[in-house]
Amino acid sequence: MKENLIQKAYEIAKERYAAIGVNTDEVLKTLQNVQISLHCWQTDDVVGFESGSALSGGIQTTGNYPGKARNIDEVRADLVKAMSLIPSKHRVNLHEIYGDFGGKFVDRDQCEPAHFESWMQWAAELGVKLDFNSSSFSHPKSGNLTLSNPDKGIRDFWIEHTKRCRAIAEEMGKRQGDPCIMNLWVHDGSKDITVNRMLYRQLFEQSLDEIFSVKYKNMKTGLESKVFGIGLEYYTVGSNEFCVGYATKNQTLLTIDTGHYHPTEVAADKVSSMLLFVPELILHVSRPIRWDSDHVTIMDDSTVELFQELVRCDAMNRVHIALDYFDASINRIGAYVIGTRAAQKSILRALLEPLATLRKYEAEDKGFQRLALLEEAKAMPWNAVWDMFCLKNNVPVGEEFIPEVEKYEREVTSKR
Ligand code: RNT
Ligand code: ZN
Repeated sequence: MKENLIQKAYEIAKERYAAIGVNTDEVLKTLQNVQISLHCWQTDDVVGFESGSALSGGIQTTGNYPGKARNIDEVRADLVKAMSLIPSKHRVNLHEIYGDFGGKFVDRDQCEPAHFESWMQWAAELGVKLDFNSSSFSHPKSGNLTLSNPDKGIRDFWIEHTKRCRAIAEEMGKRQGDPCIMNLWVHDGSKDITVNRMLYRQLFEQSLDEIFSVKYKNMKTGLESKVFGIGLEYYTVGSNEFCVGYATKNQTLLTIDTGHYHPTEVAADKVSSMLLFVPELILHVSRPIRWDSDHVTIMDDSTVELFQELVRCDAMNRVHIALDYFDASINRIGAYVIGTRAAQKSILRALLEPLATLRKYEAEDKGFQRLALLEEAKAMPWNAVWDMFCLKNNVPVGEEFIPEVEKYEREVTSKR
């Protein structure tokens, strides 16, 4: 796209936004510093490098688009390619099963920082920060219950795993001079009518207490709730109430996965309540479709609203933004680029909101004016600001990333 066209459009947009009290130059600066944690598991359909066993734990990928990453080098190469098509600097989010195990089988209760040494070096060289996740799924001891399993042996196995994961995250955080954000999600639940709900939740709480008894300075842990898993439709041990309760009581972080609520629930509405009671939030920006909570993120109303809410709460510095989707049916690098750029566009639109005027209208009980401005703001030339952002960051503007992804497919992924 012609540079001078983008510049011209930006100048006009800048004036139009100035007229409603929004400084687009400032917004561009703010957006530049918003880091999104890219989930490594989109490269290979959540397989990892442990044993390549089938995905279990209530999550599923569908589709078998060719070219998925088969080893650590390919995962890294794909992430680097995706990041080259996304404006500004981001983070990389690893699951424990993506450790550099050197071809050996390392069980989940044996993982240690050494298995992530090459990741830490890779990240340092690229200048990106790492985040982390314990992995409860796809393992012979996963079953339906892990940290809430009545069998003490199994429970202890997963407690050990999760403790070790926190130690790994601590090391990452220390090395990168910035807290590593660890998400803790377990799939524990059951398919059908469950009569000991209380028991499993009590056990889960006890396990978490033990896990959190170790205090760290360079990592933060967030608890992720879920409404149901595939094959675990009746009961989820880590329900929303459980996680909000635990996080509030113990002052851990709380994760909002936008795919993890009932369809009529509004994730954005949860932000202000949660932020009153927990220190910080993690987001798993995703897109629920029917039974699947993990479609590729797009700039839909609910995603825009989520970020609007964070901006309106003045809470962008209390949130760690990550993506969480896995689509095996389309080009996987393309899926990263679409989802990350969609999250960024949503954040941009939130930052461009004429908030001062909207707040003034609301305070004066001017309902018509508030609604009118909200509607008009949707059609403001935010896309000219977005194009400028891409231009400044030297990444493809608009749909120009499509041929770039196609080229990488031709030259790299189609040969796998
Ligand atoms: C599953 C959770 C969880 C996982 C990843 C792989 O429903 O959203 O975050 O998607 O940990
Ligand atoms: Zn998630």
